[in-house]
Amino acid sequence: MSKALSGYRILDFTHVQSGPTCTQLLAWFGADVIKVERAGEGDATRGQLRDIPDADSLYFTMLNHNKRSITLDTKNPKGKQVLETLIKECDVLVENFAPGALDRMGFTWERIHELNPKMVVASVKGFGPGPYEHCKVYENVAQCAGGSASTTGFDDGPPMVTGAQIGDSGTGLHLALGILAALLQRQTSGRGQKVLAPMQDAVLNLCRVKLRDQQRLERTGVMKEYPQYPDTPFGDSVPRAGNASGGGQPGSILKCKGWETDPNAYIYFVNQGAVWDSVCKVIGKEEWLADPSFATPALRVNHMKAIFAAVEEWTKTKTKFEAMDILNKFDIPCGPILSMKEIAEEPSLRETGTIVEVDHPVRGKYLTVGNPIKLSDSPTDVTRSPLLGEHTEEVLGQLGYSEEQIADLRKEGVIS
Ligand code: CAO
Repeated sequence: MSKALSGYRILDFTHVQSGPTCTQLLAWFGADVIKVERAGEGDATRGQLRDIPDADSLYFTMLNHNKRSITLDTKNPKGKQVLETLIKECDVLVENFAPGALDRMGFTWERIHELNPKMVVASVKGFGPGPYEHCKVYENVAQCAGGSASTTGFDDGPPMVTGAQIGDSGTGLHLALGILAALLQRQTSGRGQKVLAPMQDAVLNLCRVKLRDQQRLERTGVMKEYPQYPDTPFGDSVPRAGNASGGGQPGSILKCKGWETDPNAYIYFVNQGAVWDSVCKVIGKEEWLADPSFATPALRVNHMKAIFAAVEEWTKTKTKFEAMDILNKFDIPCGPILSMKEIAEEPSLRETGTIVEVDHPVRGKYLTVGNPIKLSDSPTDVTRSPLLGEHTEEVLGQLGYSEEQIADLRKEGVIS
Protein backbone atom coordinates (compact mmCIF):
# COMPACT_ATOMS: atom_id res chain seq x y z
CA MET A 1 0.00 0.00 0.00
CA SER A 2 1.39 3.43 -0.86
CA LYS A 3 1.86 5.86 2.02
CA ALA A 4 1.08 9.56 2.29
CA LEU A 5 4.73 10.56 1.71
CA SER A 6 5.78 7.66 -0.55
CA GLY A 7 8.36 8.90 -3.06
CA TYR A 8 9.68 11.71 -0.85
CA ARG A 9 13.28 11.42 0.25
CA ILE A 10 14.49 13.13 3.39
CA LEU A 11 18.13 13.90 4.14
CA ASP A 12 18.00 13.55 7.91
CA PHE A 13 20.83 15.50 9.46
CA THR A 14 19.22 15.54 12.89
CA HIS A 15 20.36 14.38 16.31
CA VAL A 16 19.20 14.18 19.92
CA GLN A 17 15.40 14.65 20.16
CA SER A 18 13.83 17.65 18.45
CA GLY A 19 14.93 16.94 14.87
CA PRO A 20 14.59 13.13 15.09
CA THR A 21 10.99 13.51 16.32
CA CYS A 22 10.20 15.37 13.10
CA THR A 23 11.94 12.98 10.71
CA GLN A 24 10.47 9.92 12.48
CA LEU A 25 7.00 11.29 11.78
CA LEU A 26 7.88 11.85 8.12
CA ALA A 27 9.18 8.26 7.97
CA TRP A 28 5.95 6.99 9.53
CA PHE A 29 4.02 8.82 6.84
CA GLY A 30 6.05 6.87 4.27
CA ALA A 31 9.04 9.08 3.36
CA ASP A 32 12.44 7.49 2.77
CA VAL A 33 14.45 9.02 5.61
CA ILE A 34 18.23 8.75 5.31
CA LYS A 35 19.92 9.62 8.59
CA VAL A 36 23.46 10.94 8.12
CA GLU A 37 25.67 10.30 11.14
CA ARG A 38 29.26 10.76 12.09
CA ALA A 39 31.31 7.57 11.93
CA GLY A 40 32.18 6.11 15.32
CA GLU A 41 29.75 7.68 17.72
CA GLY A 42 26.83 8.58 15.44
CA ASP A 43 23.91 10.43 17.02
CA ALA A 44 25.11 11.06 20.59
CA THR A 45 21.88 9.60 21.98
CA ARG A 46 22.85 6.12 20.75
CA GLY A 47 25.13 5.98 23.79
CA GLN A 48 23.18 8.11 26.27
CA LEU A 49 21.10 6.73 29.20
CA ARG A 50 22.01 3.19 28.17
CA ASP A 51 20.17 0.35 29.91
CA ILE A 52 21.95 -2.45 28.02
CA PRO A 53 25.74 -2.26 27.49
CA ASP A 54 26.72 -1.76 23.83
CA ALA A 55 23.11 -1.65 22.61
CA ASP A 56 21.65 1.52 21.12
CA SER A 57 19.84 3.27 23.96
CA LEU A 58 16.06 3.48 24.19
CA TYR A 59 16.54 7.23 23.83
CA PHE A 60 17.86 6.63 20.31
CA THR A 61 15.73 3.67 19.25
CA MET A 62 12.48 5.36 20.28
CA LEU A 63 13.18 8.46 18.14
CA ASN A 64 14.60 6.88 15.00
CA HIS A 65 12.22 4.19 13.78
CA ASN A 66 11.66 3.53 10.08
CA LYS A 67 14.86 5.36 9.04
CA ARG A 68 18.01 4.28 7.21
CA SER A 69 21.41 5.20 8.63
CA ILE A 70 24.57 6.07 6.77
CA THR A 71 27.86 7.19 8.25
CA LEU A 72 29.60 10.08 6.54
CA ASP A 73 32.33 12.52 7.50
CA THR A 74 30.85 15.67 6.09
CA LYS A 75 33.95 17.72 6.92
CA ASN A 76 36.08 15.56 4.61
CA PRO A 77 36.14 16.90 0.99
CA LYS A 78 35.05 13.52 -0.37
CA GLY A 79 32.34 13.33 2.27
CA LYS A 80 31.15 16.75 1.14
CA GLN A 81 30.88 15.38 -2.42
CA VAL A 82 28.66 12.54 -1.18
CA LEU A 83 26.57 15.05 0.73
CA GLU A 84 26.19 17.14 -2.42
CA THR A 85 24.88 14.09 -4.26
CA LEU A 86 22.45 13.44 -1.45
CA ILE A 87 21.26 17.05 -1.57
CA LYS A 88 20.59 16.71 -5.29
CA GLU A 89 18.63 13.47 -4.76
CA CYS A 90 16.53 14.43 -1.74
CA ASP A 91 13.44 16.62 -1.35
CA VAL A 92 14.05 17.87 2.17
CA LEU A 93 17.10 18.42 4.37
CA VAL A 94 16.24 18.48 8.09
CA GLU A 95 18.85 19.58 10.62
CA ASN A 96 19.10 20.68 14.23
CA PHE A 97 22.77 21.47 14.61
CA ALA A 98 23.98 24.29 16.79
CA PRO A 99 23.58 27.68 15.06
CA GLY A 100 26.04 28.10 12.19
CA ALA A 101 27.24 24.46 12.11
CA LEU A 102 25.79 23.74 8.66
CA ASP A 103 27.31 26.97 7.29
CA ARG A 104 30.69 26.07 8.80
CA MET A 105 30.43 22.71 7.04
CA GLY A 106 30.12 24.70 3.78
CA PHE A 107 26.43 24.08 3.24
CA THR A 108 24.80 27.50 3.45
CA TRP A 109 21.23 27.94 2.27
CA GLU A 110 22.57 29.61 -0.88
CA ARG A 111 24.85 26.63 -1.63
CA ILE A 112 22.10 24.07 -1.01
CA HIS A 113 19.63 26.07 -3.10
CA GLU A 114 22.21 26.24 -5.89
CA LEU A 115 22.70 22.45 -5.76
CA ASN A 116 18.97 21.70 -5.61
CA PRO A 117 16.58 24.65 -6.03
CA LYS A 118 13.64 22.39 -5.13
CA MET A 119 15.05 21.34 -1.78
CA VAL A 120 13.22 22.33 1.40
CA VAL A 121 15.75 23.07 4.17
CA ALA A 122 14.21 22.69 7.60
CA SER A 123 15.91 23.65 10.85
CA VAL A 124 15.27 23.52 14.56
CA LYS A 125 17.18 26.15 16.50
CA GLY A 126 16.87 27.14 20.13
CA PHE A 127 15.95 30.74 19.33
CA GLY A 128 14.91 32.72 16.29
CA PRO A 129 16.72 35.91 15.24
CA GLY A 130 17.47 38.08 18.28
CA PRO A 131 19.81 38.31 21.25
CA TYR A 132 20.00 34.53 21.83
CA GLU A 133 20.10 33.25 18.25
CA HIS A 134 23.65 31.91 18.62
CA CYS A 135 22.93 29.86 21.75
CA LYS A 136 22.84 26.10 21.98
CA VAL A 137 19.60 24.94 23.54
CA TYR A 138 18.23 21.82 25.20
CA GLU A 139 14.66 20.95 26.19
CA ASN A 140 14.42 22.64 29.56
CA VAL A 141 16.10 25.82 28.36
CA ALA A 142 13.31 26.14 25.80
CA GLN A 143 10.64 25.45 28.42
CA CYS A 144 12.10 28.25 30.54
CA ALA A 145 12.52 30.73 27.68
CA GLY A 146 9.13 29.96 26.12
CA GLY A 147 6.99 30.82 29.15
CA SER A 148 6.22 27.30 30.30
CA ALA A 149 8.38 27.16 33.44
CA SER A 150 7.28 30.52 34.85
CA THR A 151 3.64 29.45 34.59
CA THR A 152 4.04 25.84 35.78
CA GLY A 153 4.14 24.67 39.40
CA PHE A 154 2.64 26.09 42.58
CA ASP A 155 2.46 29.70 43.64
CA ASP A 156 4.69 29.14 46.67
CA GLY A 157 7.31 27.10 44.80
CA PRO A 158 9.98 27.73 42.16
CA PRO A 159 9.33 27.68 38.39
CA MET A 160 8.91 24.11 37.18
CA VAL A 161 9.61 22.21 33.98
CA THR A 162 7.10 19.68 32.70
CA GLY A 163 7.78 16.04 31.86
CA ALA A 164 6.16 16.45 28.44
CA GLN A 165 8.99 17.29 26.04
CA ILE A 166 7.32 20.34 24.59
CA GLY A 167 10.64 21.99 23.70
CA ASP A 168 12.06 19.05 21.77
CA SER A 169 9.23 16.84 20.57
CA GLY A 170 6.87 19.83 20.49
CA THR A 171 9.22 21.72 18.20
CA GLY A 172 9.76 18.63 16.04
CA LEU A 173 6.01 18.50 15.47
CA HIS A 174 5.95 22.17 14.49
CA LEU A 175 8.82 21.58 12.07
CA ALA A 176 7.08 18.61 10.43
CA LEU A 177 4.03 20.77 9.77
CA GLY A 178 6.22 23.49 8.23
CA ILE A 179 7.91 20.93 5.97
CA LEU A 180 4.61 19.57 4.70
CA ALA A 181 3.37 23.12 3.98
CA ALA A 182 6.61 23.91 2.11
CA LEU A 183 6.29 20.72 0.05
CA LEU A 184 2.72 21.66 -0.87
CA GLN A 185 3.78 25.17 -1.89
CA ARG A 186 6.59 23.68 -3.96
CA GLN A 187 4.00 21.94 -6.10
CA THR A 188 2.95 25.33 -7.47
CA SER A 189 6.08 27.45 -6.98
CA GLY A 190 8.56 24.79 -8.13
CA ARG A 191 10.96 26.09 -5.46
CA GLY A 192 12.18 24.90 -2.12
CA GLN A 193 12.31 27.23 0.86
CA LYS A 194 13.75 27.50 4.35
CA VAL A 195 11.62 26.29 7.26
CA LEU A 196 12.63 27.40 10.75
CA ALA A 197 11.07 26.23 14.00
CA PRO A 198 12.75 27.88 16.99
CA MET A 199 12.21 25.98 20.24
CA GLN A 200 11.34 29.13 22.20
CA ASP A 201 8.62 29.96 19.66
CA ALA A 202 7.18 26.44 19.65
CA VAL A 203 6.96 26.39 23.46
CA LEU A 204 5.38 29.84 23.47
CA ASN A 205 2.86 28.66 20.90
CA LEU A 206 1.93 25.85 23.29
CA CYS A 207 1.72 28.44 26.11
CA ARG A 208 -0.63 30.65 24.08
CA VAL A 209 -3.27 30.65 26.84
CA LYS A 210 -0.76 32.11 29.29
CA LEU A 211 -0.15 35.12 27.05
CA ARG A 212 -3.94 35.42 26.90
CA ASP A 213 -3.96 35.50 30.71
CA GLN A 214 -1.14 38.07 30.86
CA GLN A 215 -3.34 40.49 28.96
CA ARG A 216 -6.43 39.67 31.01
CA LEU A 217 -4.41 40.26 34.16
CA GLU A 218 -3.14 43.62 32.92
CA ARG A 219 -6.68 44.69 32.08
CA THR A 220 -8.57 43.42 35.13
CA GLY A 221 -5.93 42.76 37.82
CA VAL A 222 -7.55 39.47 38.73
CA MET A 223 -8.26 36.03 37.22
CA LYS A 224 -11.04 34.33 39.08
CA GLU A 225 -10.34 30.81 37.83
CA TYR A 226 -6.81 30.86 39.27
CA PRO A 227 -6.36 29.18 42.70
CA GLN A 228 -4.91 32.47 44.02
CA TYR A 229 -8.40 33.98 43.85
CA PRO A 230 -9.75 35.36 46.16
CA ASP A 231 -7.16 34.98 48.96
CA THR A 232 -3.79 35.81 47.35
CA PRO A 233 -3.14 39.08 45.54
CA PHE A 234 -1.99 38.89 41.91
CA GLY A 235 1.29 40.47 40.83
CA ASP A 236 2.03 41.95 37.43
CA SER A 237 2.66 38.70 35.55
CA VAL A 238 0.82 35.41 35.15
CA PRO A 239 1.38 33.33 38.31
CA ARG A 240 1.82 29.58 38.56
CA ALA A 241 -1.64 28.04 38.66
CA GLY A 242 -0.94 24.67 40.28
CA ASN A 243 -3.38 22.17 38.82
CA ALA A 244 -6.08 24.66 37.86
CA SER A 245 -7.54 23.98 34.46
CA GLY A 246 -6.33 26.95 32.42
CA GLY A 247 -9.65 27.17 30.57
CA GLY A 248 -13.13 28.46 31.20
CA GLN A 249 -14.17 25.43 33.29
CA PRO A 250 -12.55 25.16 36.74
CA GLY A 251 -10.67 21.92 37.39
CA SER A 252 -8.34 20.34 39.91
CA ILE A 253 -6.48 17.15 40.79
CA LEU A 254 -8.19 15.36 43.65
CA LYS A 255 -7.17 12.48 45.92
CA CYS A 256 -8.72 9.07 45.40
CA LYS A 257 -8.82 5.93 47.52
CA GLY A 258 -5.28 4.78 48.22
CA TRP A 259 -3.62 8.17 47.80
CA GLU A 260 -1.71 7.71 51.09
CA THR A 261 0.53 5.05 49.50
CA ASP A 262 -0.01 5.29 45.73
CA PRO A 263 1.51 8.48 44.26
CA ASN A 264 -0.89 8.30 41.31
CA ALA A 265 -4.18 7.61 43.13
CA TYR A 266 -5.64 10.89 41.92
CA ILE A 267 -8.22 12.04 39.40
CA TYR A 268 -8.54 15.24 37.38
CA PHE A 269 -11.99 16.66 37.98
CA VAL A 270 -13.57 19.38 35.84
CA ASN A 271 -16.39 21.28 37.48
CA GLN A 272 -18.22 21.94 34.23
CA GLY A 273 -21.14 24.35 34.54
CA ALA A 274 -23.38 22.20 32.34
CA VAL A 275 -23.31 19.24 34.76
CA TRP A 276 -23.45 21.12 38.09
CA ASP A 277 -26.73 19.43 39.11
CA SER A 278 -25.20 15.98 38.57
CA VAL A 279 -22.05 16.92 40.50
CA CYS A 280 -24.15 17.94 43.53
CA LYS A 281 -26.22 14.75 43.36
CA VAL A 282 -23.24 12.40 42.94
CA ILE A 283 -21.29 13.83 45.87
CA GLY A 284 -24.39 14.16 48.07
CA LYS A 285 -24.54 17.95 48.22
CA GLU A 286 -28.10 18.48 46.95
CA GLU A 287 -28.49 21.44 49.31
CA TRP A 288 -26.22 23.47 47.01
CA LEU A 289 -28.83 23.15 44.25
CA ALA A 290 -31.20 25.37 46.21
CA ASP A 291 -28.49 27.76 47.49
CA PRO A 292 -28.62 31.08 45.58
CA SER A 293 -24.91 31.73 46.26
CA PHE A 294 -24.10 28.62 44.15
CA ALA A 295 -26.66 29.38 41.43
CA THR A 296 -24.36 30.28 38.52
CA PRO A 297 -20.80 29.40 37.43
CA ALA A 298 -19.77 33.04 38.10
CA LEU A 299 -21.04 32.78 41.71
CA ARG A 300 -19.56 29.31 42.23
CA VAL A 301 -16.07 30.60 41.44
CA ASN A 302 -16.18 32.27 44.87
CA HIS A 303 -16.64 28.84 46.50
CA MET A 304 -14.30 26.79 44.34
CA LYS A 305 -12.03 25.64 47.17
CA ALA A 306 -15.03 24.44 49.20
CA ILE A 307 -16.51 22.72 46.14
CA PHE A 308 -13.31 20.85 45.30
CA ALA A 309 -12.86 19.91 48.96
CA ALA A 310 -16.35 18.39 49.00
CA VAL A 311 -15.79 16.54 45.73
CA GLU A 312 -12.50 15.24 47.12
CA GLU A 313 -14.23 13.88 50.21
CA TRP A 314 -16.26 11.81 47.75
CA THR A 315 -13.35 10.82 45.41
CA LYS A 316 -11.32 9.66 48.45
CA THR A 317 -13.91 6.91 48.93
CA LYS A 318 -13.41 5.56 45.38
CA THR A 319 -10.44 4.35 43.35
CA LYS A 320 -9.63 6.61 40.42
CA PHE A 321 -11.16 4.04 38.05
CA GLU A 322 -14.34 3.67 40.14
CA ALA A 323 -14.69 7.46 40.27
CA MET A 324 -14.12 7.63 36.51
CA ASP A 325 -16.87 5.06 35.86
CA ILE A 326 -19.42 6.77 38.08
CA LEU A 327 -18.68 10.34 36.92
CA ASN A 328 -18.75 9.39 33.25
CA LYS A 329 -22.26 7.96 33.63
CA PHE A 330 -23.28 11.56 34.37
CA ASP A 331 -21.10 13.09 31.62
CA ILE A 332 -18.94 14.79 34.23
CA PRO A 333 -15.53 15.43 32.59
CA CYS A 334 -12.68 13.77 34.51
CA GLY A 335 -9.58 11.68 33.95
CA PRO A 336 -7.50 9.28 36.04
CA ILE A 337 -3.86 10.16 36.70
CA LEU A 338 -2.24 7.25 34.87
CA SER A 339 1.26 6.10 35.74
CA MET A 340 3.69 5.18 32.96
CA LYS A 341 3.34 1.57 34.13
CA GLU A 342 -0.43 1.71 33.66
CA ILE A 343 -0.05 3.35 30.24
CA ALA A 344 2.49 0.74 29.11
CA GLU A 345 0.06 -2.01 30.08
CA GLU A 346 -3.10 -0.40 28.64
CA PRO A 347 -4.56 -2.83 26.04
CA SER A 348 -6.45 -0.18 24.05
CA LEU A 349 -3.24 1.77 23.36
CA ARG A 350 -1.65 -1.44 22.05
CA GLU A 351 -4.65 -2.09 19.82
CA THR A 352 -4.48 1.34 18.17
CA GLY A 353 -0.72 1.12 17.59
CA THR A 354 0.03 4.02 19.93
CA ILE A 355 2.08 1.69 22.13
CA VAL A 356 4.03 -0.79 20.02
CA GLU A 357 6.40 -3.62 20.82
CA VAL A 358 9.41 -3.60 18.51
CA ASP A 359 12.15 -6.21 18.12
CA HIS A 360 15.76 -5.06 17.80
CA PRO A 361 18.67 -7.32 16.82
CA VAL A 362 20.92 -6.13 19.66
CA ARG A 363 18.59 -5.08 22.48
CA GLY A 364 15.68 -7.48 21.82
CA LYS A 365 12.07 -6.48 22.41
CA TYR A 366 11.13 -3.06 23.75
CA LEU A 367 8.08 -0.82 23.89
CA THR A 368 7.78 2.43 22.02
CA VAL A 369 5.22 5.09 21.27
CA GLY A 370 3.98 4.55 17.74
CA ASN A 371 2.54 7.17 15.42
CA PRO A 372 -0.02 9.16 17.40
CA ILE A 373 -1.47 10.58 14.17
CA LYS A 374 -3.71 8.08 12.38
CA LEU A 375 -4.29 8.30 8.62
CA SER A 376 -6.94 5.95 7.20
CA ASP A 377 -5.16 5.52 3.84
CA SER A 378 -1.62 5.57 5.20
CA PRO A 379 -1.33 3.22 8.17
CA THR A 380 1.95 3.18 10.08
CA ASP A 381 4.10 0.07 10.49
CA VAL A 382 6.72 0.82 13.12
CA THR A 383 10.04 -0.77 12.20
CA ARG A 384 13.17 -0.74 14.36
CA SER A 385 15.75 2.03 14.31
CA PRO A 386 18.83 1.41 12.13
CA LEU A 387 22.19 0.34 13.47
CA LEU A 388 24.90 2.94 12.95
CA GLY A 389 25.78 2.97 9.24
CA GLU A 390 23.59 -0.05 8.52
CA HIS A 391 22.55 1.33 5.14
CA THR A 392 25.71 3.14 4.05
CA GLU A 393 26.50 0.79 1.16
CA GLU A 394 22.86 0.41 0.13
CA VAL A 395 22.32 4.19 -0.04
CA LEU A 396 25.63 4.95 -1.76
CA GLY A 397 24.86 2.19 -4.27
CA GLN A 398 21.48 3.81 -4.99
CA LEU A 399 23.28 7.14 -5.47
CA GLY A 400 25.38 5.49 -8.20
CA TYR A 401 28.61 4.75 -6.31
CA SER A 402 30.37 1.59 -7.47
CA GLU A 403 31.69 -1.06 -5.08
CA GLU A 404 35.26 0.16 -5.69
CA GLN A 405 34.35 3.76 -4.96
CA ILE A 406 32.59 2.70 -1.76
CA ALA A 407 35.65 0.66 -0.73
CA ASP A 408 37.90 3.69 -1.38
CA LEU A 409 35.66 5.96 0.71
CA ARG A 410 35.84 3.41 3.50
CA LYS A 411 39.64 3.18 3.25
CA GLU A 412 39.92 6.96 3.51
CA GLY A 413 37.65 7.08 6.57
CA VAL A 414 34.91 9.08 4.81
CA ILE A 415 32.42 6.33 5.67
CA SER A 416 32.81 3.49 8.13
N1 CAO B 1 30.55 14.68 9.96
C1 CAO B 1 31.37 15.62 10.42
N2 CAO B 1 31.02 16.55 11.35
C2 CAO B 1 29.76 16.48 11.82
C3 CAO B 1 28.83 15.52 11.38
C4 CAO B 1 29.26 14.60 10.39
N3 CAO B 1 28.47 13.65 9.93
N4 CAO B 1 27.67 15.71 12.02
C5 CAO B 1 27.85 16.76 12.86
N5 CAO B 1 29.11 17.22 12.74
C6 CAO B 1 29.72 18.34 13.46
C7 CAO B 1 29.03 19.65 13.23
O1 CAO B 1 29.39 20.17 11.98
C8 CAO B 1 29.54 20.47 14.40
O2 CAO B 1 30.86 20.94 14.09
P1 CAO B 1 31.32 22.46 14.38
O3 CAO B 1 30.96 22.76 15.80
O4 CAO B 1 32.80 22.38 14.13
O5 CAO B 1 30.62 23.35 13.44
C9 CAO B 1 29.73 19.42 15.49
O6 CAO B 1 29.56 18.14 14.83
C10 CAO B 1 28.79 19.47 16.64
O7 CAO B 1 27.47 19.76 16.26
P2 CAO B 1 26.51 20.51 17.28
O8 CAO B 1 27.16 21.79 17.71
O9 CAO B 1 25.16 20.63 16.71
O10 CAO B 1 26.46 19.47 18.51
P3 CAO B 1 26.64 19.74 20.06
O11 CAO B 1 26.62 18.38 20.67
O12 CAO B 1 27.79 20.60 20.39
O13 CAO B 1 25.29 20.53 20.47
C11 CAO B 1 22.92 20.84 20.65
C12 CAO B 1 24.10 19.85 20.62
C13 CAO B 1 21.63 20.05 20.67
C14 CAO B 1 23.00 21.71 21.91
C15 CAO B 1 22.98 21.75 19.39
O14 CAO B 1 23.03 20.93 18.26
C16 CAO B 1 21.82 22.70 19.26
O15 CAO B 1 21.71 23.71 19.96
N6 CAO B 1 20.89 22.40 18.31
C17 CAO B 1 19.78 23.26 18.00
C18 CAO B 1 18.72 23.20 19.05
C19 CAO B 1 18.22 21.80 19.27
O16 CAO B 1 17.79 21.09 18.40
N7 CAO B 1 18.20 21.41 20.53
C20 CAO B 1 17.50 20.21 20.92
C21 CAO B 1 18.38 19.13 21.29
S1 CAO B 1 17.40 17.88 22.00
O17 CAO B 1 17.33 18.31 23.58
